[in-house]
Amino acid sequence: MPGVRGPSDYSREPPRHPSLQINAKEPFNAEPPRSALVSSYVTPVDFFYKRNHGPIPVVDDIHSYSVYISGSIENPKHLFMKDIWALPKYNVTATLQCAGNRRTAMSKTRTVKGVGWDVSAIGNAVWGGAKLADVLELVGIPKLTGATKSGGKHVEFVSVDKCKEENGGPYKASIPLIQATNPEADVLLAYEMNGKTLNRDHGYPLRAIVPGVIGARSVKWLDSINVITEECQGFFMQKDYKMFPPSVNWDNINWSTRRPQMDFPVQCAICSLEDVNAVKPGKVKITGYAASGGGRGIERVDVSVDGGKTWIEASRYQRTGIPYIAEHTSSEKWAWVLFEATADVQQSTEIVAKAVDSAANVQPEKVEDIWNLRGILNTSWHRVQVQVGHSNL
Ligand SMILES: Nc1nc2c(c(=O)[nH]1)N[C@H]1C(S)=C(S)[C@@H](COP(=O)(O)O)O[C@H]1N2
Ligand SMILES: [Mo]
Repeated sequence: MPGVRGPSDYSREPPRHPSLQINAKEPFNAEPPRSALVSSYVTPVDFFYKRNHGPIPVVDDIHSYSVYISGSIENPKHLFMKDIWALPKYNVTATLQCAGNRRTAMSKTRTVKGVGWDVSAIGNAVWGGAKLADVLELVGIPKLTGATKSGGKHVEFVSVDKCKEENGGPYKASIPLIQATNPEADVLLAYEMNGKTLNRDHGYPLRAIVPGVIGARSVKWLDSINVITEECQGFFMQKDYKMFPPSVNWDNINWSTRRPQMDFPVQCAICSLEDVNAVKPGKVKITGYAASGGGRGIERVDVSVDGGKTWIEASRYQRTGIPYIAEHTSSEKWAWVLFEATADVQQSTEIVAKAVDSAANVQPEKVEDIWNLRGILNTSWHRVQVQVGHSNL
């Protein structure tokens, strides 16, 4: 039996930290203040953004809870938590970023559809759990399998929660089988976040973590896993989270012309300053995060205090005391990089940051050029207007 699942309504939402900025109440969508992101390399659970499409489900009998693994495989199985706990446990530090991060700024160019987010629909956590590659071995799929004998090529995660976009059905998404069975891709079925049992907001008791890929594929509250021949046909794979050109609008959109977004592109944002800040003339410290998808490192972060005319290079770090070197064994490839620069600011100006990843991908200068009707992947140069005068910091 798949365990006890609670009511699908908003009557039993968990408590949340009061400093979160709530972008939508039902379903609950909230992000921390910018400053919380740069206070630590590993984002505390309370300050980790919460992105939901339905009520937070209640799974209250952990012993009877199971995930049913079936589809194009030889040995379908119910996996109980004890089966998952028995597998080798991995701790993977990975940044999760919603494709809608920085959507509010994109909607200022032209209206977009979707929950508004400032720059904090992103967080970095240590996820503890079993590798999906090990889990799939339990149902007879060897490591590094691209297709099963019966033609399975994708792994679909189906959740417990119910969303209106799926007409009351569960949230779901898929990833390619080759990624799911590759131990190096570090795809997890996670039951811990930052060393503690996963909480309800983040997917208790079990969620997928797909490092380097937009958050939408890291399905929370797993109910079942299907090995399927075509990618998942769910709403969030086929009718959402796709990147369209600026010419596509709601009258001419043809969803089938684009692939579901998977890896996220290079991104960065300044977190030590808000647009409303007034700073004293003199040295200003500029800190923020930079991240890229697909396990690509951050090669450089450039900062400008004159609106992008001249640039200085910021220093980068992950864990304190260990200098960050992109692609080096000492760096955590799925995790963000924090950056810091100090510059002399004498008059009101625009402070800008842009990052370069290890494949030399750069962020686009203008949000207008990447505008898309769903407002996803706003990775344009991050700009903050500061007033120089009396400090309110
Ligand atoms: N079951 C389920 N999984 C889900 C979602 C959801 O609404 N339901 N939202 C997805 C999206 S869009 C994102 S960005 C991440 C957010 O994870 P978090 O709330 O733990 O930060 O979860 C993903 N997994
Ligand atoms: Mo998301």
